[in-house]
Amino acid sequence: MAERRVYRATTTAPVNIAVVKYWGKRDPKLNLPTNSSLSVTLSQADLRTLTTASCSASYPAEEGDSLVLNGEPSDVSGARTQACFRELRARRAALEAADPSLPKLSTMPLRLVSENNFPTAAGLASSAAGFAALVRAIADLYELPASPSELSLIARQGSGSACRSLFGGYVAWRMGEAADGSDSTAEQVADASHWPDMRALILVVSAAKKGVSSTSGMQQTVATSGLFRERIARVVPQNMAAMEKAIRERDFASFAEVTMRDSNSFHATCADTYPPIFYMNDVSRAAIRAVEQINAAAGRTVAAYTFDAGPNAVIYYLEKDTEAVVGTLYHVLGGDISGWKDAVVKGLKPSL
Ligand code: 2P0
Repeated sequence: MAERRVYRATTTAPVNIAVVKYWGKRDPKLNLPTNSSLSVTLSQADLRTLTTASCSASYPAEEGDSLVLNGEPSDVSGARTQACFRELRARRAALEAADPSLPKLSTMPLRLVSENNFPTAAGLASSAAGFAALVRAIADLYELPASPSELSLIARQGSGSACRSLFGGYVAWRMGEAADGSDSTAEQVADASHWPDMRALILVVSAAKKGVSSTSGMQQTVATSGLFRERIARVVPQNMAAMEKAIRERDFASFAEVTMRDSNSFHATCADTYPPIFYMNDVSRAAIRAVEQINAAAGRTVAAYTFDAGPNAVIYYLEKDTEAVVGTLYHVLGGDISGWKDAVVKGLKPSL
């Protein structure tokens, strides 16, 4: 019976770690950023969200749309999630209007079931992979003829960094200029096979949820930091150009320097926010010193640190330097941080 039928689609989306950071919204409602950003999408074998979207006329209308995240019911009433649902439904409704023989999926309640394959204890923000998987699962369910670029436009409205997780490899989110956000989308700068020996490790300093959320942190920075204005006017445009060149030329020393400088610049604007925001702690700073020691001992740049809106370090390196980086990191930090060896997720590869 057609009305009992459950329509279903399943997809996965990977985590991405920015090397030029997104920090600041020029339009909080549409999630339009104050600057472009660039990230490496990590392999789904390591870190990903798996999402199944289903809809059916047999799902009770009064229950509405729902999401179960890692086995727990999760709220979908937030404006960001609602914006994603609305955009995807509108595209499906347009298909249905053009072809009346299509089932009216756009009118049916949606059920989403989502799971991360990385433990919460990895201390990773999951909103990027989460919204990317949510948007693609619903787009697949609705059989939308949407490109990754168009999906990135929708995922951006869920969480800014999610737009970058719709592409593999090395990905830029172009801030765009249009007031409606139509040109604020992600695009691939290079696929993973262009520079496949890139690796990342995550040093989990704390698995606790961050104190100041990214959304409110960046709003405070935009409102109060003078240094931030310098960052978006000059620092980020320079870093974007230098980073794209480093990736094009597979120049790790430049990639590393821009990555570290951009992380430092982002955290400096956090410290310049009033009242100041501190995401890094003493262990984070010990990790920075350890990377400097590793590079000094190697006599060249073999490792780059970067920190997001929390104390955990992500360290980029090349496969051939694994021993110099991972071995030395264990040696340098081993004495200082009790139990930290369990807190390293290493050998993460870029996704294909
Ligand atoms: C990034 N971060 O580029 C930067 C670096 C954190 C520091 O994107 O408000 O969760 O959902 O758009 O995407 C975290 O911010 O913020 C982030 P919303 P999001 O990866």
